[in-house]
Amino acid sequence: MHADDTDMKEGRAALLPGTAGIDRTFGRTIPSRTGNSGLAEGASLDVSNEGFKRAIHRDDRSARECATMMKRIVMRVGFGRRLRQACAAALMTLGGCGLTAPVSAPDLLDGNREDGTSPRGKTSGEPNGSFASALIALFDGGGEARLQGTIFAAGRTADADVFDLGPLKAGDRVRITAAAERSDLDVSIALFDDQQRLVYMNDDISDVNLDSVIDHVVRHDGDPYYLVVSASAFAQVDRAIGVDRSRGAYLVDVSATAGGDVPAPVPQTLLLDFAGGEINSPGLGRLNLDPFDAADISARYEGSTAVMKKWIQATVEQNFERFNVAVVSTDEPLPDSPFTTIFFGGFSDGVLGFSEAVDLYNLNRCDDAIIYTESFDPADGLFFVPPTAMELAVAIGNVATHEAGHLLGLNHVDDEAAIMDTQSVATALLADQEFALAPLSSQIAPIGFQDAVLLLLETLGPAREIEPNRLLAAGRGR
Ligand SMILES: [Ca+2]
Ligand SMILES: [Ca+2]
Ligand SMILES: [Ca+2]
Ligand SMILES: [Ca+2]
Ligand SMILES: [Zn+2]
Repeated sequence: MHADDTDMKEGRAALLPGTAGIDRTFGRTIPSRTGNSGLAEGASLDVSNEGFKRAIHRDDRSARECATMMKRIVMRVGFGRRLRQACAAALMTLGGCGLTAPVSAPDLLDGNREDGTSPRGKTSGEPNGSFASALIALFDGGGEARLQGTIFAAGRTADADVFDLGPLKAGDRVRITAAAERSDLDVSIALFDDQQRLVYMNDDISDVNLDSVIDHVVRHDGDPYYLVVSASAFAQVDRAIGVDRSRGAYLVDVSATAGGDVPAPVPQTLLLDFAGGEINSPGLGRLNLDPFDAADISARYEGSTAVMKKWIQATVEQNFERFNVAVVSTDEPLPDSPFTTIFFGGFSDGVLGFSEAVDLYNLNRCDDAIIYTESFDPADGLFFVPPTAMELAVAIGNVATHEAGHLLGLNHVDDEAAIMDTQSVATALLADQEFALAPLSSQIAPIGFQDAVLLLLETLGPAREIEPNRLLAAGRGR
C-alpha cells in the first residue's frame, strides 16, 4: 500500500501545475517542451492535473504512468475532497468545534447489525481481513443484510473487513451501500467472486460524497461472493484539522435480487487516432495535436513513422485478439459503429498516457484516452537502452492497450507481465504484455485479484470466429 502521507505528497508535488515535474523514474527535472503539449489551456488542464496529482503517486515510482486510473473518478474525487477540506478548515477558523480534539468514532464490532448465528461460520468480530476469515452476512427473508464494522488503518497496514454474501447466480442483482457512521472514514467497497476475482468496486458516490455504492448484475455464478470494505487508498489524513479519513466506523446495507438477465456482451471498436488536429474531447478536454510523427519522439526515429504506426496497431490488435474488438486507425475509413478513441501525440511530465475513466463493463462506447508519445523519448532515461523504432512502438502499443483497458472497465494490477500493471519499470513495456489474472493494485483494494480476460470476455464477448459456412463457401468459389 502506498496511501501514506509521504507518497501522496510526493505524487502531488510532482505534478503541481506550473512546476516542472520531478519523476523518480526519469531521474531528473523535465522541462516543459515546445508548444506541442497534449493539453491546451483551460479548465480541462487544471482538472486533468488534479487527476494526475492523485493518480500518479504510485505510477511515478514505477515509471509508468498509466495514468489514469481511476481517472475520472480520482479526478473528481480529488476536486471534491479538496473542497471538503477547505470547508472543514473554514468551519474551524470560524470557531466551530474544530478547536477540540476530534470525537473518535465508536468502536463497533465488525459483523451483522442484528445478532445471529450461521452454521457456515462466524458472523462478527476480528479477524476478518482475508477471504478465508470472511464474516457470514445474515440475509433476512427479503434478501437484505445489514452489516457494520470499523476500519482501523489504511496504507501499508490496511485493515479490510471481508463479508461472505453467500452464493449468487448469473443475473442476480446486488445493491450495496456503505457509509461512514459517526466517523470521518472514506470508505471503499469491492465485490469479489468465489475465486477472489474483482467483479465491481466503488470508492466514492460522487465528488462530494465519499461513501460508496454498488448496483450490479453479476455475470457468472459464484459460491460465495465476497464484499470487501476498506478505507479508500486515497483517504486523507489531516491532523492539523483533526480529520483522519483512513479509519472509523461504517454501516453497510446489502440487498440481493435473484433471477434477472445477464447483460449481453457488446463488441467495441477502438480508433487509433494518429491524425492529430484540434480535438474537443468530452473526457480529455481540448487538445491540439500534431499528426503523429516518429521524429517528434526523438530524432533517432526520424523516418520511422509508418513502421511505428503499423507496430502500434499490430500490438494493440494482438493484445485484444481474444476479444470482440475491432482496431482501426485514422489511416483507414472511419468506422460506422460507435468507437473509443486513443489519441497519439503530445507530451506530459511524468505520465505516458491518460484515459478519461475506468468504465466498468464499458457503459460508454465513445470515450477517449491519449498516449503522450513525446514522453517516450529515450533521452529522458525511460529505458536502459534506447529501443529500436519497432520496440518502442510495442511499448506505445502496450500503453495504448492499457488505457483502452481502463475505458473497457479494467483497474490496475501489480504484475509486470500484465497490461494493467502499474508497478514495473518502463522496460517491461517493451515486452509482450498481455491481459492477465493478477493481484489487484492496492490502490483498488487491499486484497484480491483481477481477471482481465474474464472481465473483457464478459464485457465484449470473444473474438468473432469466421463462420464455418463462409469458409466453406469461399472454398467452393475458388
Ligand atoms: Ca475491521
Ligand atoms: Ca470513498
Ligand atoms: Ca468505454
Ligand atoms: Ca501482447
Ligand atoms: Zn493505468
